[in-house]
Parts: sequence; structure tokens; C-alpha cells
Amino acid sequence: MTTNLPSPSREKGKGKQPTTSHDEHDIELPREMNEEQRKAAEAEARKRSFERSLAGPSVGKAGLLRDQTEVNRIIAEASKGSKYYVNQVKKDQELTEKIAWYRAKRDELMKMAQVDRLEADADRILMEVEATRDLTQFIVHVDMDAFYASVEVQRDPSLKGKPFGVGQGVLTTASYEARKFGCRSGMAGFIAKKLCPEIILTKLNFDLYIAASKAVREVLIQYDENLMMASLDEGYLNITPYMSTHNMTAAQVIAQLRADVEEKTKLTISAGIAPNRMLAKICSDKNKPNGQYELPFDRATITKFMRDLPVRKIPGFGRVTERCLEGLGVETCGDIYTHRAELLVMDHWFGFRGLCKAYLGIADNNVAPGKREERKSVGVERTFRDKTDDEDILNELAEIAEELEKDLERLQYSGKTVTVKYKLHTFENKTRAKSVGKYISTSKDILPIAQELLKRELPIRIRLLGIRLSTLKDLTVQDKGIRGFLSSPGKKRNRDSTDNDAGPSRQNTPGEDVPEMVRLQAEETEIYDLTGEDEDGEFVNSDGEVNLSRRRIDTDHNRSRSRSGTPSTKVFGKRKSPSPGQHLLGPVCPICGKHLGPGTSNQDLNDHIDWCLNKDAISEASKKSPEREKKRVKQEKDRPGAGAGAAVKKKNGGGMLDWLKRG
Ligand code: TTP
Ligand code: MG
Repeated sequence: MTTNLPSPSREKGKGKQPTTSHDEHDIELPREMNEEQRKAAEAEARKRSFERSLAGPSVGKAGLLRDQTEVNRIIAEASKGSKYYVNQVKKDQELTEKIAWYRAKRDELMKMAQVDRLEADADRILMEVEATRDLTQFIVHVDMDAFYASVEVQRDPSLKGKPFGVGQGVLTTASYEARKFGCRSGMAGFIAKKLCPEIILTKLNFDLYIAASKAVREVLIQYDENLMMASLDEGYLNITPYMSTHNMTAAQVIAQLRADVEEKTKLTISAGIAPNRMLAKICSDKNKPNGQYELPFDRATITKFMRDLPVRKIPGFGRVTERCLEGLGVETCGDIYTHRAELLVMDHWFGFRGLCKAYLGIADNNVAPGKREERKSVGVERTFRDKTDDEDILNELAEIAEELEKDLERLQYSGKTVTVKYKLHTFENKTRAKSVGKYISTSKDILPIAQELLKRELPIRIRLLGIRLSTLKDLTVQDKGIRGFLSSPGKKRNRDSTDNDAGPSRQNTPGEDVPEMVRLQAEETEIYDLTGEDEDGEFVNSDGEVNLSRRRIDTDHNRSRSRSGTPSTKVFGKRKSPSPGQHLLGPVCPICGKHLGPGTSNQDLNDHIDWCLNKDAISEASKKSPEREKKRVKQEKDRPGAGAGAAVKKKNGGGMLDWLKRG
């Protein structure tokens, strides 16, 4: 069969030494190594990999000139012994186990499969995905350069040209001068000082960043009225109509747009031009700072561009995903094709179509401002130094509920699911949720539920506490018919709700750009806790929690609000795609936005959330899933009349069995 697919001319594996897999380690090593060399290489690779995970998600940031391995080593040294470090060690072990489980699963499934059949099926899917390629739209991703830092220079011009970071406990960003030393977002201030002793650390000035973002937005919207802001400092545009009405090329439009932004705001912006959002985002980083990059609009160039691209560069592929794929021999997008048979049998865990899209460079090219109904939840959370006193914790909870009420009032939402989130002093995140039969929005209604959920957990020692309300109802939309009449919460309807209240144009949730994306990444949020302990053994305040809010654009409700003294408060809100009659579909998971069905009990909801929360999922999966799953598969196998295929069917919903059967 002629597939007409872009088979890589340099297929990974071809021209490469054969590899072998090792359960103790998730990196495949060349076969001809002797045992001793292999062990040494494994230990070294393992150490490097752990140091990379300790270093956090921003290791790929533009402008980091210093040798990252050395930087990672310094970070590992500096954080050794901290709670953050201990937690990372635990997570690393869990992830290593999980990867071993994936490998075993892959090997087990591959034993039952016919590789050529699988490859043919994979090629068919690839062709289906290829058929969806659209090269007609000029999509642009724009991203401000060192955004907070550039705004800080405007506030205090003496910072210009100096190495400095924004945020004192944890850096939200670093000037390009500081990046040369390895300093960057998500890094604890004391570590930044180790890397660059002369670094200046400034306070955060959110109001200034919000004002700057608005000013930039005003320029951008001239080029596409459907501008889709993804955070304070980045957004997507479709400049196709502008190009035709002004008879300009994409490169000309973007050069003009960047000059415009700089003239009106005195801030520089970088841009990527490509046929879809995923590619545009990857491209905007190519010529940072103050540059632009256009990916030629032809299939061959795009697939070639993707072939050598590390999977980590795909928006949504975090460190966990990267390691899991690495464990299956996939480091670049080109490797996806080489390993298509194995990845197809692992479809249930890795989402084969999403991987095909990454391999082919195909993604969503819709650019449209977000809608209110896409909001998934409204929440407030706070970080503080360790709290252990029950009363103290419950007081904090009451204040958070008050604050949440104010946000709900301002944003005009009510909801049915209350989720309490807390982070233990060991950095483990926990959530407990409960759904109620009516829509609520006041502290009077929310607090008792939150208290009930939290009291069961006491005593605890925590450093973060939050309440989130989900299964939302938009109060700016008039209910229609009898259902609306019955469920009217009796609150003022604000039909004049502004755009700002509508929240981010759309959260740039990693993975959204590539639907069916691997859902494994978990470290992106956790790394913001790169606080550890400072040299005095004093716990560094998680100023870095503000980082979590950086992907939110709306001016008020989604930004962190540092309170006086140590604690900082963060308001969070997620969005989901609207679905008709959603409140009839049972509670919505506040993490993934999935409807859990009308009969879902609170216990089921909690179980789901625990599983769903990425960071917990890793530990859950490695604690329970692999062993339980192995046990379950074994039981299934042992069951009279049931073969391994039946176990696979149960787990995979039958899809994979078809392939296996046909094999
Ligand atoms: P980024 O666009 O990721 O970074 P940047 O604009 O500072 O630098 P670059 O030139 O590489 O684009 O993030 C935008 C702002 O968001 C950043 O200035 C500060 C904030 N932020 C956080 O608060 N926490 C984070 O972890 C990151 C990455 C950014
Ligand atoms: Mg930026």
C-alpha cells in the first residue's frame, strides 16, 4: 500500500545501535555495552534525568546560555535535603516505576500483536490525520519578551542591562542578563543567588503587568478582532484576513505588528507564524527575544521541522510525558513514526491520534476569544508557612470562603461542586470534593461543605489551602423555561458583564492545541514549589505560587493577590467546553472538566479527582495502578475461559482487542 505519508528519511533506530530496555531505568541503552558500562551509564543518565526534573519546566526557556547540566547540578546540590527535594525523589521513584509498568505493558501487548498489521493500522490513522491538514490560515502566536522583567525595567530604569529576577521567594521570570547564569522562572530566589550572586530580586507589581497587558492587547486586536489571549503576555491571532485586506505578506504584517507594539508600549514581543496554533507557539520561541519566525506553509517542510523536534517542545508535553515517552524510545516527534506500532498498542495510555498530530505537525487553527460558558471553576487558594493548628486552618478556610463569595458575585457564577484543596508540608497535594443538589454561591452555603470536607482530614500540616466551586452556572445568562424558573438562584443578573469578567480568552491549557494529547504531564504546577528551604533552614515562602496564575489573563479575578506578610493568595479558574444540559449530566470534575454521570456519588467524585489530579495521579498510578493492574490482568488470565485478550479488552474498551484479534 502506498501510504503517501511523510516517512522520515532519517528514521530513528536506523543507523542507530539497537537498544535494550531496562526495568530499573527508563532510558534505552545501546546493546553492545558491557554490564559495568551499562550500570554506570544508567546511573549517570538516571542522575541527569532526576536533576533535570528537579530543575523544573522552564529549563528550555529562551536565553539560557549557561550549560544546563551544570545549572541542574547546582540546583540539585542547593535543594538537597529540602522537603521539595525529598518529594521530588519520591515522585521520581514513582515515575520510574510507572515507566517500567508501561514498558511491561507494551511488551505484553506486543507479544500478542502482529507488528506489520499494527503498522498498517497506524499508517491508516496517520493518513486520516494527514487528511485534516489545513494550510490556508496564517496563525500567529505572540509572546512578550521577559514580560514582568521588561515591565519592571519601565518602573525602575536602573534595572536595565542588569541581571535581575522578579519575585523574591521564587522567580516568576528573569531578565535575559540573569538567564545567562541559568536563572529563570520557577527558580527559588536562594538558588538564583547561588547561580548569580549579583542578581537583584524585585517585588511583584501585578497592577503594572495587567496594565501593560491591556496596552499590548489594544494593539494586537487591530490585527485580528478575534484575538485569543492565552495569558497576560501571550496570544493567538489569525492574520489571514488582515493580509488580504492590506495586501501584505505574513512576515510584513508581523514585523509591523511588533514595531507597533514596541512603539505604543515600549515592550518587545516575539512571534511565530504557522498554519496552526501548536506550530505557531513552537515558532514564537525560535527567535526570542524580539524576533519572529515563519514556518513555510508546505507539508514537507512542516513534517521535516517536526521530525527532529524533541517531544518536550510540543505544548502540553511536560517532563513526565517526556520521560514516559523516552521510556518507550520516543525522544523526538520523528520517533513517534518509528515506534508507531508500540504506540498504537499503548493508545489507551498515550492517545495515538494526538501523537500522530504531533508527528505530522497538525493541530487546531481556530482563533477565537473565550466564552464565559467555557469556565470550569472559580476558586481561591492561599499559601503560607506550615500551619498545623486546627483552629488556625479552619479560620483560614472561612476567610477563603468569604473571598470566593466575592469573586463569585463579581464574576456572576454559582456552582454545585465544592472542592477543598490542600498541600501537605511534604508538598503532596490533596483534594476532597462534594456536590450538592442546588446551585450555591455564598460563603454561608459553601463554608459548611468545605468545613465538613476538611474536618475529616484533620489534624494536618499544610502549606496551601484552597476552595474551588465547579459545575458552574453562568448567572449572566437568563434561564429559559420551567427549568430556569425552578433553579433561579434569586441573584441579581448582570447582563453587562464585561469582557474582563469573562476571564481569559481561553486558557492555554497545554494539550488543548493538540487534542487527545497525552495526559501525563504533572510537573508543570508542582515545580512552582521550588522553594525548599533556604540556607537558614527557614521555609521559603512560596511567592512562586503566583506563577500558577500566570496563564490567566483576566484582569482581576485570576491573579494572585499577595496578602500582607508571608501568605499569598491565588485565585484560580478553569474553563471547559460548553455542553448542553450539563447540569443533568452529574458533577463535573473540577480538574479535567469531565461529566461524571448523574449517579456519581461524592465518594466516586473524590476518587476520580484524586486520580485526575496529575500530580496525585502519578503517585496513585505507580502506587496502585501497575501492581493492581498486573494483579487484575493475572486474575483475568486465571479466570476459566478468559484469555489475556479479555483483560486487555476490559482495560481498553475493546478497541485494542480488535487489532490483536486480527493479528
Ligand atoms: P513567559 O512568557 O513564559 O516568560 P517571559 O515573558 O518572562 O520570558 P520570555 O522572553 O521567555 O517569553 O511568561 C510570561 C510571564 O509570566 C513572566 O514574565 C512571568 C510570568 N511567569 C510566572 O509567573 N511563572 C512562570 O513560571 C513563568 C514561566 C512565567
Ligand atoms: Mg513571554
